[in-house]
Amino acid sequence: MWLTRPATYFDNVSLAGTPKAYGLGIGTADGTISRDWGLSAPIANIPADGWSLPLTGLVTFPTGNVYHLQTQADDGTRIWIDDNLVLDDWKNAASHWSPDGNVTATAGQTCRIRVEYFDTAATASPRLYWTGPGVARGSGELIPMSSLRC
Ligand SMILES: [Ca+2]
Repeated sequence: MWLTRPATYFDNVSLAGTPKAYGLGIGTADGTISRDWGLSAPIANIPADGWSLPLTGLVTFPTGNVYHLQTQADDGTRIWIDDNLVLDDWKNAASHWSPDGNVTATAGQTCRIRVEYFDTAATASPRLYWTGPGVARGSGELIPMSSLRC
């Protein structure tokens, strides 16, 4: 459950050096990765602007499909699945949809997932979605708690 995942915060936009703050998860009570910090700092000892955050865990794909991972983030995100970079949207930009990160999975397959996020300035908001076949870009669902765990 990502709500209780350890979260480490860096006081720079490149996950450099050692983390400067530690917390539990970033998600909401429904266990998805969906957060909007607005103009505020995400946690004590981290500035409101110019910080980054890696999140790691496991993701389970319920059916055999090609999944399209997407983020809607302000600012940038990257996603690795089993140590393969599948989504690279590491850029400074207001809230926007990332390119698709495509993953071919068998039914019930569980993979390691690593999501990296950074905020340079102004608002800060990462969200993590997926779509399956036939689901239009930008209309996917937040990856549910049932598919994300430690
Ligand atoms: Ca921002």
